[in-house]
Amino acid sequence: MRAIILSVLLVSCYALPKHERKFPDDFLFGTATASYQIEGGWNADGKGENIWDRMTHTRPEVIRDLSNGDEAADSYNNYKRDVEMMRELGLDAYRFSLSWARILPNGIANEVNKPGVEFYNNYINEMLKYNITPMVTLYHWDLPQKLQDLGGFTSPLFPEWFEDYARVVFDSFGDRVKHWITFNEPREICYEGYGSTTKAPILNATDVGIYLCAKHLVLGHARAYHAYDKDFRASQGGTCGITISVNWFGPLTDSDEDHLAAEIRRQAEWGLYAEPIFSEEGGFPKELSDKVAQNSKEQGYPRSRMPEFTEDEKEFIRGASDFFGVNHYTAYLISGDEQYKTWYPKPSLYDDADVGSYTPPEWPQSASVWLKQAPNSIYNALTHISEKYNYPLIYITENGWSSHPDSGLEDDDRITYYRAALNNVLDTIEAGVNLKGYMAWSLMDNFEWMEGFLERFGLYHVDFESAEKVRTPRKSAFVYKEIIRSRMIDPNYEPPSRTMWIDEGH
Ligand code: GBH
Repeated sequence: MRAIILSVLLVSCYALPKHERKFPDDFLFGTATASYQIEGGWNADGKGENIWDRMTHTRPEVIRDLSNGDEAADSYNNYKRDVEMMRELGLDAYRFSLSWARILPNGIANEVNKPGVEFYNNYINEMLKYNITPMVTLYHWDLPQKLQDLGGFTSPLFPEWFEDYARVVFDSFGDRVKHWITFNEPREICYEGYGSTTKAPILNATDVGIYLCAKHLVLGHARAYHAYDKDFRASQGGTCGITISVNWFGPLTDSDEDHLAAEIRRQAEWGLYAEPIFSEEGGFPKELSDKVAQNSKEQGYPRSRMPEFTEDEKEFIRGASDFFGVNHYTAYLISGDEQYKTWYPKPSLYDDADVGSYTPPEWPQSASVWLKQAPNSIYNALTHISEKYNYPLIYITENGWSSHPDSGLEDDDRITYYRAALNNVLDTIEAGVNLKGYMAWSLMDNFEWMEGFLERFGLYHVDFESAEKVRTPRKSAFVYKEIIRSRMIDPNYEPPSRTMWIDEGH
């Protein structure tokens, strides 16, 4: 029956010219941001120090332009303007994150910082006034420094610290917030923060850092999920999920070797976090854990560098998510052939995976080295996880394009990227994927982590030199606004002239 309905839908949709296909009425269009990247107010009103404060203040040279997020876009003081921008765009939803140390200065739930809670209350209430649905991430990379000093994500105590924090958050905001995301991008937290040097706390424990972090992160997620399920869901009626970065990793050629290489790479990128939560069997992905166990043995480790879950833990984690949040930006073609492999530290995740990758030179390049516009990558990634994990509810919680700081307001490359991505979203929905929302990264320019202010992802330009951190819509903001308004992608739509954008924008 389902197959028949699907094929009828497919036929009728494909019969429409591409730009007349419509997004469903209940599809949530939004934008996304993260606390450390926009808020500023790094030590305002009792906020505690976090790992990005500590790293940028003590090791400023790790940030490409030597900047930091002390002020960022100063959303701590500009939150009303932020919500005004959401209204200008006509957003259904807004995804943002909470600064753990702004709420719990030491990370531990013994002392709640009232002004921190009040800031988020104001932000949320301002959105709700205009019918904008808040989608709230509990953790987008800014761990309280005190918890880092105690081991951070490598500590077996991490899951309970996170549950305690989550309970404070659900209790404070859950009467109004119905979409919770525990973690943003486990891979970036664990690989970039613990297994290499591309994010705070730049631990570079290449052998075990990522695997220890992965275990405690997933357990922490499950504890927060069950806390919500048991003690908050009945009275608050919301949902709780996790956001994982799912770029597409497909085989370079149709050979069995490349298909296997692509599968291993997917396990290394996102299977480590998705498999324990969304698969039937639970636990870490099979092929990758076998490889790590084998390598560990050969390297003289007394046990696998990848820890195991107990059967009880597996059971506790399996199915502990109401939706699958996907951050998606690009794709890579994966090969088992030696000529595509590069050097990685030994031992490390990528040495364990031992596969090569390639991106065609004709894919358009953004201002970020890692971000190219790849064809059909949303469709490939989302149909893949849908089939693998039995059609979970999915939100795209980030997708976007970077430009150079001096590239101005006429961002035609970003418009091209968004139109292609959103057409691909329609293809994906038509293929039967249970996709219910799309958050553009980002509402505005912000502190782009190690790249400082040198890469801009905003629909709104931010003048970081100005005291007020003045926000001005780019051309892409008007295109996105029209897509949201019409629920269609008109490839010929031209926004009004730039003078009008500014008039309309203020
Ligand atoms: C997202 O990460 C983040 O959630 C968001 O905070 C961020 O602003 C946005 O994307 C744009 O970057 O070139 O070796 O230094 C996307 C995942 C993590 C992929 C950083 C590229 C840099 C690798 N990205 N990573 S490297």
